Amino acid sequence: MINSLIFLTAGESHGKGLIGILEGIPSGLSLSLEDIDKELKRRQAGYGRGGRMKIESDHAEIISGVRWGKTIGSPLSILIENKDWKNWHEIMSQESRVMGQESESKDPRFLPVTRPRPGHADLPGALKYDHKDIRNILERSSARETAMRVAIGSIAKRFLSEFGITIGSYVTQIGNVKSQKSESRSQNPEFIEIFKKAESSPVRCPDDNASKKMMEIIDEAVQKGDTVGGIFEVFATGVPVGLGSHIQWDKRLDGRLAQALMGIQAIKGVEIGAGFRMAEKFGSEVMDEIFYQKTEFGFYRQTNHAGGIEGGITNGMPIIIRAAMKPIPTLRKSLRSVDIITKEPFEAAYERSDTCAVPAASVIGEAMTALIVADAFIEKFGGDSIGETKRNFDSYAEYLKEF
Ligand code: EPS
Repeated sequence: MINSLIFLTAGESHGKGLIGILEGIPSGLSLSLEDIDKELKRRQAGYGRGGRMKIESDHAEIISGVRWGKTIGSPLSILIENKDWKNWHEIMSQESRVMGQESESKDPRFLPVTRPRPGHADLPGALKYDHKDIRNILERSSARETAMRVAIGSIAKRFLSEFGITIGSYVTQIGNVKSQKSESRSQNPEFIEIFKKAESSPVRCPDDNASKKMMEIIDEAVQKGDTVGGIFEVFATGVPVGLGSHIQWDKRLDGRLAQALMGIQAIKGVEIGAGFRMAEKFGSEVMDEIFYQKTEFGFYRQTNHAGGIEGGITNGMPIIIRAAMKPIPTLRKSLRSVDIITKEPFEAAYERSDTCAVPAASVIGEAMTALIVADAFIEKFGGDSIGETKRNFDSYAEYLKEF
């Protein structure tokens, strides 16, 4: 499938910075740096982050594609600097070097990383790319890269907002602590209200009581040198009927969203709407029956088990996606592994890491959802300028009214 919106990121966790390119946003979309930086800040927040977040305060620099506050139709490119680079520029240097020089021997970071951490890309990546220094893998597999996805996703969000589409998220579970407000909803105002509540929670959970318990379980993990995962829910309201398609496996929007969410570091499960819970119910309990009343868009549902997508096509109900994140695999607590050079067993122990990044992952989930929905939106409505996209969209809305 050829995407209407194309994006790429580049950059290592302790390299000079991150670079992103986004192509396919129509011209004439007003865009400010604040739109992007606001989202970057949301990603960096969240109870349970480690020391690195005290160093970084992410800021996007637009390199191309915007002039006088508006997109001009050319590829957008963005740069986010890694503030930590100043402490790493020699270790991450592009110059060729000889290992074991006098000045370097004092800093163990110059030594090759030969001890793969279970749960990371370390071992399969080193074997695949023929690296005897795992740093060459972990620098890119790190979730640092998601800062750029959030920056690019914020532009997709900004685009979608022109058409009344809102994307948000909240955390529904951390460790074994579940939010009591995690059941799927069907009405737009409910989502927005819950989202607002989540925004003021340190763990992005709309349930105050659960928020407190989630922070306690994170504290417990910190004390034990352990980590915790969790579940977050992303929603998109105001999505028109007809995005995605049933005609080919890779055009189905649920599949595209699942890939985008699964592609976030540490995500191990994705479900759309009632998802896995549907499997245990009778068909009559989980189908969203169809009703009609003479309004703008006459067909409506009273439930939304489908999570806004039927047959791979949006049905006009809010899109609901849930993703499960495994506990971060870098632990202070030892895990057994084997040195790739000596083949000797050792117990992996690392100091600096996040204890829980589920709140951050939920913001990244919003960005990925925005990029996929914007891609499907541009695929359906086209337009080289926002004006043209709007004309196409309005004419479709007229057609739906008369259907
Ligand atoms: C990460 C490890 C930590 C996190 C990092 C992701 O970084 P460091 O190894 O430098 O302490 O803070 O996340 C970010 C830097 C970020 O911006 O989210 C990892 O190994 O994935």
